[in-house]
Amino acid sequence: MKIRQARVRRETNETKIEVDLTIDGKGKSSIKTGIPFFDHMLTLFAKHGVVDLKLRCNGDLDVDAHHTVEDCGIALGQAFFEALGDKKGIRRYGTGFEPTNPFSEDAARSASSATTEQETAHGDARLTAEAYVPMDECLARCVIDFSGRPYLVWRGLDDLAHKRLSEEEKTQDMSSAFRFGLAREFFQGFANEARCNLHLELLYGDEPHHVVEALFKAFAKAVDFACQRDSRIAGQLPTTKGKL
Ligand SMILES: [Mn+2]
Repeated sequence: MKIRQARVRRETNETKIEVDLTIDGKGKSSIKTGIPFFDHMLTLFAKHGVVDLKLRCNGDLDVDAHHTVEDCGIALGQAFFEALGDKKGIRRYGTGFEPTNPFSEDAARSASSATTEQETAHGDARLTAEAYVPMDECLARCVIDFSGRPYLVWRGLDDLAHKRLSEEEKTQDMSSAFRFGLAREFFQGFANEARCNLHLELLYGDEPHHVVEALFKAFAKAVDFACQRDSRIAGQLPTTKGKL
């Protein structure tokens, strides 16, 4: 089997980025973005996504972390798009198949009331592939589909955006910044360039470092499963459309 790899070099007036990605890797990484918290997130992404990742970013951190984080998402998305190639034989969707999402309002409603035929049909159509990852008091979910169509759904963090910061959180500048939107910029950049459908949701939890870490780990697990090859469909495209 050919090892799936990509090398991306991306340079703008704001950032200069080098990415070396091996999808069929072992979780090894060497990350230097100039933002230690972001290095921590990308290191654990490689570990839990079981990819080898070398990433260097020299960005305009004198402005703020925005360009660096967003552009790393863009470059990593480009690397996945390139390394996945024709996508033949891959699982395409992330992690396990849960017939109904246990946290959805639909599931709660059908559990507490008599199920009509229409609701059953709707429920059956909700086959999703998802990774749930806990981090102490937090639970995050990521659902991904390397569908060729970019789309990001970002849920569960709006309440936190309006929350009063505690003293403890004020001293956690970088993880708070990620929680309030920087992480979203990264995932939007990734979804756009990897051309995947990416759903990320914080189900509960509020400690900033835990929130972001749970999101990145769920993302890693979903990406790992979606990129794996399924020997039963070797050489076949996982779509009835003829193209992904
Ligand atoms: Mn941590």
